[in-house]
Amino acid sequence: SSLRVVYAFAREMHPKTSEVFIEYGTAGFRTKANLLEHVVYRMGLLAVIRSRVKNGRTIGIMITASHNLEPDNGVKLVDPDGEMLEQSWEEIATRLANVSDNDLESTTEQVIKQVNADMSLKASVFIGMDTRYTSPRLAAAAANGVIALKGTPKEFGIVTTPMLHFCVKCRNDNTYGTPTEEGYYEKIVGAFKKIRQKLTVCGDYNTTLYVDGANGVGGKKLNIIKKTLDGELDLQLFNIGGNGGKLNLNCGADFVKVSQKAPVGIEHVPFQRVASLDGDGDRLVYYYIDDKNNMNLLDGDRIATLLASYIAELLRACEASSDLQIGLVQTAYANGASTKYITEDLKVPVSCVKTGVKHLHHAALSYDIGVYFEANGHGTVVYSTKAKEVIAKVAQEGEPEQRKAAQLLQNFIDMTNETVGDAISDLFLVETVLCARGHGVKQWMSSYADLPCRQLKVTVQDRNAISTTDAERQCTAPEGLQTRIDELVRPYSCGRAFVRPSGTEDVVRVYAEADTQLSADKLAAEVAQAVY
Ligand code: NG1
Ligand code: ZN
Repeated sequence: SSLRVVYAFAREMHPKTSEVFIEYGTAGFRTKANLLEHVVYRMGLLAVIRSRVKNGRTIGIMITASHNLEPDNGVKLVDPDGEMLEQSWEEIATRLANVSDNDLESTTEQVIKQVNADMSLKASVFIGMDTRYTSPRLAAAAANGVIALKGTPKEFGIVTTPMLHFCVKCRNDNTYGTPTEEGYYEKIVGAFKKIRQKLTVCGDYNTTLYVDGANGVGGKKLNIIKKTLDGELDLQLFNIGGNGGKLNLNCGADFVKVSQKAPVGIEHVPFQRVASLDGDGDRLVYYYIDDKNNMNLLDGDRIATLLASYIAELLRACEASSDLQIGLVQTAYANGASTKYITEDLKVPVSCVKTGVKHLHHAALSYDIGVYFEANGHGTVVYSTKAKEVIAKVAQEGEPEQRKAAQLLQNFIDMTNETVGDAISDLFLVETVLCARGHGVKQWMSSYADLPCRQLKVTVQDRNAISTTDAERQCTAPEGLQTRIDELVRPYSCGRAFVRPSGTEDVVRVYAEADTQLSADKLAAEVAQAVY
């Protein structure tokens, strides 16, 4: 059959060169770039099968390793509504990635049967990539996979991960926007400009924003956006590639959050807001250096509370807060002080779920308006159809003051990339709230005080020997470990600690918080010792 030819071609062009088992994890497949070509080709095949199972709706393939260093790369699939690949397909992806070249044909046939794909249907696949030098070759391998099964690939070139999610969503639902990079700017940046016309710059808010682009794709795209801004925001971009800056090396959101240090490559001015993106533009944290040269981090929890409190405020102004339930979703990594603030001061319900955006996104959908963020800065807001309808009605029929609030909220919704956490969209959301309130970093920071915390990684023989429960806050295996952690935590004031196996690296992660940095560091070290 013609498929015979296809598999012969695959062996020839994208042979499997490694025997190392690879698994579709929290962020798809991620490893050294030179081990990925056959994996990406096979994901091209799988995307076509998935598109056919979804009646020809478009599927996305993103080539990126996010905040990892340059030698790594990765691939993940995007489902038709712009969300992460359905979990039950992760095992299928893993199976297809690991079979030998000789078994690829029979395994693909098996998968087609298993998922009951009608291979006579059309299939459409959008492919995007980050700025890594290994990405173009991998994107081409993905396209070859798509073509092999007679699907239609569309290559977007270098885009942020959230841009690709957005485009997939728009292609399958044209009410959401236009499925191009320009369509993305039109909707997200367009809404920001509209909202800025309605606000006056006041108080301590300053339109200058410094940006750490992690030498990745996010900074590059902000450089395009910068030219279309008209005084609404004065972006000073650093680490956008060039000047020998290396991707994610001592810069970017992950570096800033985990090391709690300012990135290299930026000139610092006391109290100047700096937004730090990660390598593929889906994470955002803020920070500033104060007059004592201390680093002050405004992380994902801080962004979540800022957005949730502003949305709640607008809902009250619309008099829609009794109809619409707003909720916040966090993980165990959320700073305990943020959870306390959300519950006691904002009085917004909060749920805690397992690490991984798919879990947060899913939980957020159970609210009329769900705000979800990982402490590392990955998150967004999702609005139910009911919420959008209620707000639209007020925007049309409400009293003048209510109408104004509802229209602001509509712009706010348009500015949000609801498909997935998006550093660029989140940056515009944050800037909007700060501007609306006339707040600078000091006021933003004053809402609550973070508990000092520390994250560590421990390399162990078998990280999967550790099992957890209660949204990863408690260990169930190995036996005795949880009891030991409880003992270690007990003497610390405001102490909390947990361990879990990473889903993206071969390590166990340790998290600890306590009333002082010294205590948090000490507790983390003690727990790490107990794991080891
Ligand atoms: P792992 O390696 O499973 O901890 C990390 C992040 C997640 C998520 C994924 C995907 C932390 C502690 N973990 O997962 O939040 O972003 O990467 O990128 O930040
Ligand atoms: Zn990322």
